[in-house]
Amino acid sequence: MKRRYMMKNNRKNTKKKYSTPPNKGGRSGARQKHPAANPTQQKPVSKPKKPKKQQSADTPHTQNIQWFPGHMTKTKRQIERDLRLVDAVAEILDARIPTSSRNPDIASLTAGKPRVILLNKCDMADKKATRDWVNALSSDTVRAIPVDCKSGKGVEQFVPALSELLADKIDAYHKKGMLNPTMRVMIVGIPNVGKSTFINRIAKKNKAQSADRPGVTRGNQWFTVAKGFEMLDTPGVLWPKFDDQTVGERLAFTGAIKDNIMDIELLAIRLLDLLKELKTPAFIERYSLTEDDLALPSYELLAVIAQHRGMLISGGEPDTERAAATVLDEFRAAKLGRITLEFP
Ligand SMILES: Nc1nc2c(ncn2[C@@H]2O[C@H](COP(=O)(O)OP(=O)(O)OP(=O)(O)O)[C@@H](O)[C@H]2O)c(=O)[nH]1
Ligand SMILES: [Mg+2]
Repeated sequence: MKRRYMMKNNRKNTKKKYSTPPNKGGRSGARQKHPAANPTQQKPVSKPKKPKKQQSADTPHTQNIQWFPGHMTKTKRQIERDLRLVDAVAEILDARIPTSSRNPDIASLTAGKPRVILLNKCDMADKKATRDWVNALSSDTVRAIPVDCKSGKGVEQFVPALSELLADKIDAYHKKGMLNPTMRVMIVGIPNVGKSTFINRIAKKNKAQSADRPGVTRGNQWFTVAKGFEMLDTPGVLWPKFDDQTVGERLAFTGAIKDNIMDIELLAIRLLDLLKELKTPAFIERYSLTEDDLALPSYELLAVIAQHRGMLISGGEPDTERAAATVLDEFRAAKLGRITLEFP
């Protein structure tokens, strides 16, 4: 269902860009090579235009990815407003991309609060890289914990870490005669990183709505997760402009950006650029790739993957749109290996 939805939208996006091969028409004709295969075919000779940056020889497959809808501005304001109500902040990062998944706006907005950093989805990240990240992110005032909210692994470390961080505050309450003060924690992070799933894990109940797509939680919402312990779920927030296009791409690879605002084929080609270098056994075996396949330009490799998986359109041509959606889905589900894309 999800894939069909993505495909429908992707076809719309893709058509705009590649539907005018010079000698063949549409999906029933021989498949047009990716524009980067022959940049001279992209524009009619009679109308020379300055080539777009994304089509230059150095960065032939990039697209400008940006997703900052109005509700994110609203969420930022709500986070700012509710900060005074909380004792600590739990910042959830994606263990596969701890740098790109750190929202600089939210990090600075919440800077004054005691903080626990959760490296979530560590079941899909490289184990050693996650250990290195935990060391790099931990400090006197910050506790970094690797967690897998899907299975619940590591989640039990959260409450002790928080209690340690808030020890002075809890002590002060005790001295005032409040033996069971309520501690309030705000959960922040990019879309789809697992904020609501984490709350459900701590609560040991499915209280917060969660699903495998960005933009599920709308509006701040309080949950009592245990006696004397409340958590504020917040909608995922990105920031208005990524410093560098690789940030947008990595967020898109891992599922933090709505698929239907992007060209999925271009995105999969960029992901294949990385996977070709990493050569994880799971990637090679899953798509039955040879050394020769791995040496191909990524837009051709995508066609090979489509063929190997029997994804063909009428006329027997490889269905690269479907293959692109598959590669992204399978990367996001860690079927291509436990892959960390950023290191401390
Ligand atoms: N493999 C794996 N999947 C996870 C983990 N944590 C969460 N997920 C999955 O990630 C998806 C998104 O989880 P949510 O909890 O809805 O994410 P969110 O951060 O609340 O998302 P928004 O509300 O859209 O900002 C769901 O399909 C979860 O099952 C994890 O540690 N490992
Ligand atoms: Mg949520």
